[in-house]
Amino acid sequence: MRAWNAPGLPVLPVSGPQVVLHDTASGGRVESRPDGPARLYVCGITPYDATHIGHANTYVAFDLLNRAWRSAGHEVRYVQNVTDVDDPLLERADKVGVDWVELAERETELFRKDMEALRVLPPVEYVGAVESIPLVIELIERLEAAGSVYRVDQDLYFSVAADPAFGEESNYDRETMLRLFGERGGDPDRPGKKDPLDCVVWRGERDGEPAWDSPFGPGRPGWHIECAAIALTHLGAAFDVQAGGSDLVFPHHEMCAGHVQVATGESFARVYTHAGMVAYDGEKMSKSLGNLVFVSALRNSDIDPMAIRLALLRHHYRSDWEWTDAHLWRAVDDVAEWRRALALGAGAPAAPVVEELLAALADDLDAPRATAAVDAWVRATLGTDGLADTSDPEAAVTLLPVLDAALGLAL
Ligand code: 5CA
Ligand code: ZN
Repeated sequence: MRAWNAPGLPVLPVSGPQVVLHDTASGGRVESRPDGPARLYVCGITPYDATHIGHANTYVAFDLLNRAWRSAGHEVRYVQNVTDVDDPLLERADKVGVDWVELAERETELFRKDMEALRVLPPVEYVGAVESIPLVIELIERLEAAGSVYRVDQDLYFSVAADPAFGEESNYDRETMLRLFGERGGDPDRPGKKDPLDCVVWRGERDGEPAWDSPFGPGRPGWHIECAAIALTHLGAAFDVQAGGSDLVFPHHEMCAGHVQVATGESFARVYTHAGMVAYDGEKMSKSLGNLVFVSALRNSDIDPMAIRLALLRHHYRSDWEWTDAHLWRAVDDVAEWRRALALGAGAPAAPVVEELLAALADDLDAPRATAAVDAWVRATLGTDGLADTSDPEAAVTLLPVLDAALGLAL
């Protein structure tokens, strides 16, 4: 699949520190030490509706990782999927009477435009589930060879008991796993399964649903095997970072990890990192609840995408928070103020701001700390708290490319 167009990426005058990340699996901080290009997989959208602020928050968060790695001198190999065939997409297409392929293409295209507007660096491989069916079949065959799949009626299931490390990504107790599995697309109550937590890897053909031929009969991929196969093929096992929103901690990333562990004997990712959930009207913003703020709707009402991006950067990527209009309007004002200070050319000394900004981002992507450093520079430069400091004649020339390269803010 085609990714979106890359924004310009200025070369930094100095390099940033090595990146330290919070790892969901170990619960601690880990310095990521890529050998060769840093390998990143971020779970992509299920394209049945427009990109909302929650999605944007997740992709902007891991865009900071991509940028922080580059600041530290690493090449980055970034892969992302599109779940372009799955239950929620087929259900929505059915409900609104649109062909599911057309719906997926349309919403994926809108997502590309939103990512471009937000200056998110594109993945080098942007891969759909449908085009990956041969990869999925191959991985299921490896799981079969390892004796870890079994049939229930026309469907194939992965036996979680086959993975001795099962549970080590999320660290949830069994009760929590059972609850989340039921809430997030699993079928804990289906009769005939060996363990209620076993997940579908190949869903046999149903009336009215698309299906593809396979050695296991006609059908379509399960959700977790999709990301496992795409990441394994395009990044290899034990890649550097698996990322997504925290709603993917379980079952999605746990099952991906299980599939790859059993098929290859190697771990899936070295580090698992998760962005917090953005709420709206008191609940998690979600397509199924319909409490959504669309990036495209904001863009259509003339909101500067850089203000949307700054509103997101004001929250630490791991925190859960609630989107309000006030966040957006404050960011609109801040962008105007930052631009006013940068337009002066001379300003408060820029070098310490650059150092603090890169240090903050390398420290578990601390964007609130990074943006606070810019706020302080803007106040000093404009003289908001007293006399204006214009002692650095090159301040704006120094800062502008760093804001762009490290924060993705082109001002
Ligand atoms: N296609 C799967 C991943 S393989 C999927 O979860 N698609 S999605 O469209 O539902 O979500 C896309 C990404 O946005 C995921 O990483 C998900 O964790 C994240 N996400 C969804 N809702 C929110 C939210 N309210 N706040 C933050 N991130 C969210
Ligand atoms: Zn995924």
